[in-house]
Amino acid sequence: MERRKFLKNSGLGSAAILGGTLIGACKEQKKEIGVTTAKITKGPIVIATWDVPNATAKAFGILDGNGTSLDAVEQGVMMEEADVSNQSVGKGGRPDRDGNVTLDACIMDKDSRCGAVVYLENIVHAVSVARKVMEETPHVMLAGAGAKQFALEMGFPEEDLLTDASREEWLEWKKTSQYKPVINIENHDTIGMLAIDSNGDIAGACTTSGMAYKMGGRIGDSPIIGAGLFVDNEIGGATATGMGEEVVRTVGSFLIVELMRQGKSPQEACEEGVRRIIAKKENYQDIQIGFIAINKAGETGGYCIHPGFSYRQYSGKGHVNTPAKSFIEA
Ligand code: SD4
Repeated sequence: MERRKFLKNSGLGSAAILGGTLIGACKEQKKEIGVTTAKITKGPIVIATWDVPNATAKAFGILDGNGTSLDAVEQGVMMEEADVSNQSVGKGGRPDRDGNVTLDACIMDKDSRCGAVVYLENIVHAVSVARKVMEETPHVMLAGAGAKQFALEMGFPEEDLLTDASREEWLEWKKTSQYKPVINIENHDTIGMLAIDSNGDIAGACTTSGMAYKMGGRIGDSPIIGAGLFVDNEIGGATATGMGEEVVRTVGSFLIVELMRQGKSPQEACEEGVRRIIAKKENYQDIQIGFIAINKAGETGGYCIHPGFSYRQYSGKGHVNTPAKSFIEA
């Protein structure tokens, strides 16, 4: 119905019916974009950055009950958003240098629909607001006050996200106010999640409170489609954690999906994604980046700059945490 309306409104309908060649040309073009040569998997599988067993178990439970990959990734990452012991995501996240907890998140589905929020304050489940942006608005991304207003209109509760633990650490940090991310310790628990459901459809989500003690207004890679997350249901998906500025500069997750389109395995594509960052960054030793990826066959991979990054995976084969290979060896 929608498609017919579109064809009619755009005048393409009559052209296509008259000639038939236009439709043929579209099909040809689609072939040129490239679809996967990997065997399509039917089995549910979920993979997430870092060792987040509660999140992957939640997501796998949804997939196992024939739920969609979109529901699985949303509800999976929500586990970390609600967990105050994870100080890089959602409630309990470390604040910016002024003491404000600001959240970034995005979500992308099998039809390449996507939604994102940036600089969202006082709402725990940023990923769910991102999903509402995707489903209820004509937009892809809402920021700051507008994002919060939208969330409140959608019925999300407002609450203080700064916990005592994060406040105390921030007050301690303020004594020197030195901005120096510490690899694998201070900042890197952003959760990026990718899932394939029993239909073989892929979705992904990514959510974070960003780099601790960042400048007010700073946005990282995590909510940026193509940088912190990218899904193409014909090929696979990728997501990132670490120093967001460097992931944005190379449009890392999009790059990895495109490398898989060209025939690389998820592991090879993640390695190339990290190498691209290293090639552009003089002091790459000072930062951590971790990528994970999945292809349509359910093959997965992960790679990082420094040892210490791992990813959790749950499938019919079990629930495992895998330390990622790293460019700098242990
Ligand atoms: C960012 N990529 O805001 C995020 C940080 C991160 O765990 O991964 N934190 O740049």
